[in-house]
Amino acid sequence: MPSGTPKPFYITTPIYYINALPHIGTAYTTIVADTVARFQRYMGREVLFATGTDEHAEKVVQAAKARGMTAEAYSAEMADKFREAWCRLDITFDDFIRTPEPRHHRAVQELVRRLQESGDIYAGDYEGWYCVPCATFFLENDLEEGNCPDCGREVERRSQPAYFFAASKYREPLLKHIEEHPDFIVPDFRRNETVSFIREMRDACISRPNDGWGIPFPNDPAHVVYVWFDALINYITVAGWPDDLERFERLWPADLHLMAKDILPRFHGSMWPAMLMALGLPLPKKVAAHGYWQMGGAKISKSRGNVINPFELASDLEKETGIDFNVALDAIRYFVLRETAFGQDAGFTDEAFRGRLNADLANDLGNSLNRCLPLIERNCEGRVPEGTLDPALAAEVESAAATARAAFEDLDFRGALEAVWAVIAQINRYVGTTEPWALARDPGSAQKLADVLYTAAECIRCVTAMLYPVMPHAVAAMRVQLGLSPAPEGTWNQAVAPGAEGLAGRPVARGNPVFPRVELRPAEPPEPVEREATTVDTVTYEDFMKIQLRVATVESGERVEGADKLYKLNLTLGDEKRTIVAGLAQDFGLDELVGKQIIIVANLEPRKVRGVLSQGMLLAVTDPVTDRPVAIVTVDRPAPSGARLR
Ligand code: ME8
Repeated sequence: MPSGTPKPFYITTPIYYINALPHIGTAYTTIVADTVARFQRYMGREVLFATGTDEHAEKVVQAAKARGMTAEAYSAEMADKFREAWCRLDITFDDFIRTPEPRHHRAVQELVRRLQESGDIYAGDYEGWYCVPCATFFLENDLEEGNCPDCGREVERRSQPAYFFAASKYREPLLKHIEEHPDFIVPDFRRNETVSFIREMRDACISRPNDGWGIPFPNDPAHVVYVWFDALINYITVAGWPDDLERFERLWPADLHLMAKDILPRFHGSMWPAMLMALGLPLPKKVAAHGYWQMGGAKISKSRGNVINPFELASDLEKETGIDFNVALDAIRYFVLRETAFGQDAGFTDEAFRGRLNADLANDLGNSLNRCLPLIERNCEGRVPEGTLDPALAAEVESAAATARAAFEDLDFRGALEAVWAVIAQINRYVGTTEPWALARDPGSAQKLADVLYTAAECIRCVTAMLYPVMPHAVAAMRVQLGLSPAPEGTWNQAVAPGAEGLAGRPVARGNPVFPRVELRPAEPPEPVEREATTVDTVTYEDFMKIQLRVATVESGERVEGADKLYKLNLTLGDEKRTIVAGLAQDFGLDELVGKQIIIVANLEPRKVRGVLSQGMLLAVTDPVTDRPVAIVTVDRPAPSGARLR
């Protein structure tokens, strides 16, 4: 590598099992990786983005048999489908690795040979509990009620001569590495899980009897390499190991391995780094594990059958609204990145998806453009006017860009998008308060009108530049309407700066709204699915009972000075008097509240809001799209004041 050339950014997804096609869970990891890859390229870095398929599982042999095919033919067909699926989702991977490829066979066999030589792989006997669908041996202690701790299915007792990897030898060095490199495993709470796992890490059985499918042991073809040991090696195969060491030197270590929490502690956070240590190779810079996408509280997975297919979702949206398939995909990308904090589990519902589509994409983002373009068409001969940028708004844009950039680098996609949406709200407020439609009626305000429309259009351009890694197609459509090239010019730093691309004088080309509103369909009752024991969205009865919900009567109220939304309400709860602050003033008159019996959370920590001490919180129903209160929760007949609900 010539000195001074930064190392390419090497990012990976897990290589997926081929027993079914991509769904919202596997698509999520791949979309996250794609967003990071696009962001890094946009930062001016060379990127190697790799994904692929993990094909040597025993279940492949079973599935191939069931279809009357050889494992080779079946797995080649499935891998093609995966590759096509990612292409259809416009995933910009640079390499797609399949484990049956010769380059990978060479890497696995070479690695095994070296570790046999060094004594880190040794022969022995293995007896344990084996889960066929997961292709994993488990210790007695790890079983859950005698079943596989990962998929919950039955396990079988197996004993066989086998090869072992001396993982336990790397326990202490690995713990030390993690301690010295706090960014190695993120987020924090996943690191802690991994550390507990490593403390117990034992030598791992890494061979299976050869039944004709898998990578044979170099000197003992009666065994194949255990599918997980085989699969993890893909990350160095892609980087050129061991065939092209010059390339490997340039690319390794990987900058980021992405995956969900299922395969972090046991594999990417422990076995894989131990394997690299045994080889004397540097460890990846970062291993990041996100949570699960769930439906009805259960993990979305092929084996559970509660799968949401991103293609169907995008095609349905395309059919329903007439928007381009790729723009529909962008809406899905936006939703999955915005809806959840990276690392946490998240629920997928049609309602939440449609809610964000309407509120964030059609209203906030779409309207920012839709309001300006007709004004430019009518008053500026269809060209973005020359004007002076409003310095305050330009400063907000710059600071949002800095926040978004840092957040993208930190895998905080939600934070990045929140920063962008905060500035979109400011742009919309700016247009609302400067009232360009009124300026247009006053011939003396022509310069002011030009300043406002230029400022708005330019700030929207900056916003599109910030959204490019997340929604490339929607951004292209918006930019074309502004008279720009589909892709931002230059790197992130160049493109997001206000004034960067010379927008003034460009002919605008108003088209259909990029994101139309969609109908909100009533939530369908969730399919009955088996619930996991630990889901994020359940609370115990005891937890629930800690919250005191009580009946209160609204005696009187007034607006809180200086706050458009807030009422101060005076309540009685039995003998007790209380004051609460409620954000209802834009949607409810005081006369709709005074005299009503309402429900409050009575033991919420008191909090000062605009100088008024609020001693509880009133329950109201909020609109899923606008998030504004639409109904107050009350009782259906007079109830004792102060009484508790349960
Ligand atoms: O584990 N929510 O492959 P796999 C979020 N072949 N992410 C999900 C998800 C969900 N509901 N379901 C799946 C394997 N994923 C091995 C990997 S790597 C050397 C070998 C994503 O097809 C997530 O990234 O079971 C998870 O880690 C991965 O798919 C598991 O994919």
